Amino acid sequence: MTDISALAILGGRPSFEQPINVGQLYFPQWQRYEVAMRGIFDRNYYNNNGPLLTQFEQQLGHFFGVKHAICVSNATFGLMMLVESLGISGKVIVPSFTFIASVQALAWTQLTPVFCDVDATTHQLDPKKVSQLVDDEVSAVLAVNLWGGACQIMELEALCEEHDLKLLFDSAHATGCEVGGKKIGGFGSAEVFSFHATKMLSTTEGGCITTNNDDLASRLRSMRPSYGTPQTLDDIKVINARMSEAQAAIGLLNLADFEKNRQHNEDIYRCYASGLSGITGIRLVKPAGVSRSNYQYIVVLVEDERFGMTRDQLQNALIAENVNARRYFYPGVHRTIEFEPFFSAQNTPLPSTEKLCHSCLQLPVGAGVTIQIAGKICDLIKRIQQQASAISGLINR
Ligand code: T4K
Repeated sequence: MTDISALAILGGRPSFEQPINVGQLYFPQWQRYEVAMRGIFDRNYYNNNGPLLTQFEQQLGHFFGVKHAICVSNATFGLMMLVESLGISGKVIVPSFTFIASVQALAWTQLTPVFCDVDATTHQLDPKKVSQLVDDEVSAVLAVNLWGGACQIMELEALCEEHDLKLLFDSAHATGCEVGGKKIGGFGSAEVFSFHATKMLSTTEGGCITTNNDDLASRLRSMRPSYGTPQTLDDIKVINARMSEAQAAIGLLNLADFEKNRQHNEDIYRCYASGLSGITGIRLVKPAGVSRSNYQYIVVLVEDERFGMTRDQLQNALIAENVNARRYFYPGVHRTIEFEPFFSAQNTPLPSTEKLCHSCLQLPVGAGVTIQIAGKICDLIKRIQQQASAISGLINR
């Protein structure tokens, strides 16, 4: 018979009947979306610079405080288009502690990634380590603003100016975050945001490129072919990376709800901060370098010896309870088959990245998580720690 008080990994019933995911999944009220969809059907115009996309791009420009916001079908395409349209060649310095898409975008455009380590505390690209990697073949830095925090943006801007390097930001996690009271979006040559379903601002799939550079914006618009583009430039590649009217409709409605959703994430973060504070060996990562965060991810560090089990053992125990904790970004981009040759050729150690890849765990946040659920997850982590030796014994058997 099932012992209902036992942890699921030890034979009990899962704490949650349905999976609780890490993602955001903030979606507009159905009735509001239905009205927007009716308008699209009435106009019989579904794609290609339609009225909703135009409105969404204008509102995004205002939201990010930039002259241009160019919507694309996802952030990966956005990054590919950006490096291509900036005419970047040779080597690009990029963190390995990022989602693989940041680096895949470089590989697709025949650029060579030069992996740089991150700061062990903030998890963001470390400008001092960047400067050690600059050589004649490096033409750009692709910095990643992680977790709802930010890199040391001003330091990176100064460094890139000194060495005449292009600076671009993968800000997939940073929608609505602020640095010194200024929205992330207008730094470097351009920034790229993700509007995937698991992001703070979602269009199901999607993303956008933000810039204050008129010429770059017009190149990007020509690259993503759409009606209304002033003229197609003949010296660039063209790719279909358009966002549809249905996606723009969701984006507009979610943008109107953004602050409410951001506040919900912040409340959940505070709940985790208090619930996890007494647990030895678990450290909640505070979003670094921002004056305002969107709390896109709840990141904890698991210190094996102090907690009593490994990060992976804790993840397995949580998954058994239907808490789908993730271990972004294990094993590290430099350890994936696709990119290992670049790393081996480079031969630069990445100690902080290696350590973080083995100790970071992401806990659920977003629309599917209430204060009550977050509190229950903290209690669950305490119970798992109390049963650490039984769980380790089970896994090692
Ligand atoms: N740069 C950085 C730093 C990034 O983190 C990312 C993407 C990119 C660039 C590229 O952005 P995009 O090209 O994707 O716009 C996810 C996402 O696919 C990806 O967008 C994200 N970052 C990355 C960190 O995570 P998965 O495979 O872990 O997530 P996924 O799709 O399995 O969703 C997580 C869970 O949420 C699922 O197990 C189930 C649930 N879920 C998900 C979706 C999409 C739902 O319940 N409903 C849904 O519709 O990759």
